[in-house]
Amino acid sequence: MYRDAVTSLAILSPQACKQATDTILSLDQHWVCPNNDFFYTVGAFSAREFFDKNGLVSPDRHDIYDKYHSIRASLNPILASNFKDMYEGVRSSLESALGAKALYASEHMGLPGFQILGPSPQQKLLPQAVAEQLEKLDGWSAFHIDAPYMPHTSFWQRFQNADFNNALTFTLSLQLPQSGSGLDVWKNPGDTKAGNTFNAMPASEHAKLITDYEFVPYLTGHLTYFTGHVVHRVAGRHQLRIDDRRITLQGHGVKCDGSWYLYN
Ligand SMILES: O=C(O)CCC(=O)C(=O)O
Ligand SMILES: [Fe+2]
Repeated sequence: MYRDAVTSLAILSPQACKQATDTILSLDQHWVCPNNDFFYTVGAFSAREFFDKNGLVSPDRHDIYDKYHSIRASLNPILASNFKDMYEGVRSSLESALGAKALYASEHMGLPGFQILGPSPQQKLLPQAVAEQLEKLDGWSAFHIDAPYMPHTSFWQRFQNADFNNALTFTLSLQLPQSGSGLDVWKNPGDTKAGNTFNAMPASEHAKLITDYEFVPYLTGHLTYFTGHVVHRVAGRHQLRIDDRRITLQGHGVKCDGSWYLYN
């Protein structure tokens, strides 16, 4: 039943997925991997820039705001020009599925960006030891709720209404490990405050609490989305070959005055 919160839409053909993955591999000068752990991102990521182990960084951390906006300004045009059809496919599919106008707020925030687990083109292969270590893990991320809208108050302030408690999270699978991949999902703890309280709990507490999560398999070419602060994590437990890659497009949205503003 937790998995009922998640919807999956087939939006890209195998050829379109192949074209997008070839393009992202050719843009490897823009891949970043702050922890040297084979988890790369491409684009401006609010969830990565504005949050640390204590939650949202202080709004007076101008260095952090400047960094995000400088990545946005340099990467948005590159992403927009290289993945024009893909972004339009995502936007129009969400618009139909959600029944309200959807648009990218790319003048103000990052476009949905790529998350890549696997070797860079230069690295070619994942070290066998890394693949074996990942296979043993239950999750390839921690359980969390998404609240990447939090640092962008100055953007949301231009609207009368911004529905943060029903905010959108979406993931488009472009390439997956041969043995598959997906998302583990659990309850929605409630509003932003309840979600942040959940995120602040130590992993040991999460483990005690979450005994009945459900797995949602991903399929390449499918856009998976949910609204609200649904607890989730990147599922582990899958076999990883040293030449596997998990390449996804990650984005978010907030419905403001009747339209969905998409960003990352
Ligand atoms: O890659 C996924 O399946 C989900 C990633 C995620 O939860 C996130 O980026 O917040
Ligand atoms: Fe997430």
